[in-house]
Amino acid sequence: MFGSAVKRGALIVFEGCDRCGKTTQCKKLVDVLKSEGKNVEFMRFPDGSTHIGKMCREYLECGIELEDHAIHLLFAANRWEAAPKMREKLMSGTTLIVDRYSFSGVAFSAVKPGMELAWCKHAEAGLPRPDLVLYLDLSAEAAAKRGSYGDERYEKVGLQGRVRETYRRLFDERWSVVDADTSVEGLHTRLRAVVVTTMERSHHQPLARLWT
Ligand code: FDM
Repeated sequence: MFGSAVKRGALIVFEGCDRCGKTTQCKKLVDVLKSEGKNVEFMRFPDGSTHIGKMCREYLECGIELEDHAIHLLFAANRWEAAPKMREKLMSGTTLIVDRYSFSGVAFSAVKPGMELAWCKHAEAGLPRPDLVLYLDLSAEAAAKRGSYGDERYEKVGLQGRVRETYRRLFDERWSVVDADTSVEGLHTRLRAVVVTTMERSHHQPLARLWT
């Protein structure tokens, strides 16, 4: 039928250091938007449902050791293996709300000695480009008040501070930096407004490729 072209979904990514409330906010947003009848799905990286994703999780839990470049490529590969399905969903009208993406990949790898930022970005170049990156900003002190870190590989105060600095080198016009040092409800209201605007704006825009 004429004029019935499918409106594409938006690719919306949440980023930030540990304890910033990303996962809580992603899930809440998906629940609320779904209850309003919107076509949205939650995703997270690493996606532990694949062989590659399982290796990433095992590495994070310190179950295996891997050379820094090798694990970087595995995290990226975990996104490349998901990319065709993501494209398909976006083009058929599903909005994807994603907990961590290439920016985590780069920020956490590039703080390691001998790991070049440009090299780290290269492995991600060409993946679907997010329409919006919501960066939940929280100082190390405010994060510390939310409880101590667990046993995962990167859950260390000094490292999280360096990761925060590296994230800043990735900001561009599609990023929105939001102060996360506030209540769950207050933050949700702010995020929801930006997300709904982005969903409307993205309907008829082509899906771009990251860092190309
Ligand atoms: N992480 C996550 C990476 O090092 N590279 C990546 O590409 C991604 C997606 O995995 F420490 C790290 C970042 C974080 C950990 O933690 C995942 P959560 O709390 O499960 O999101």
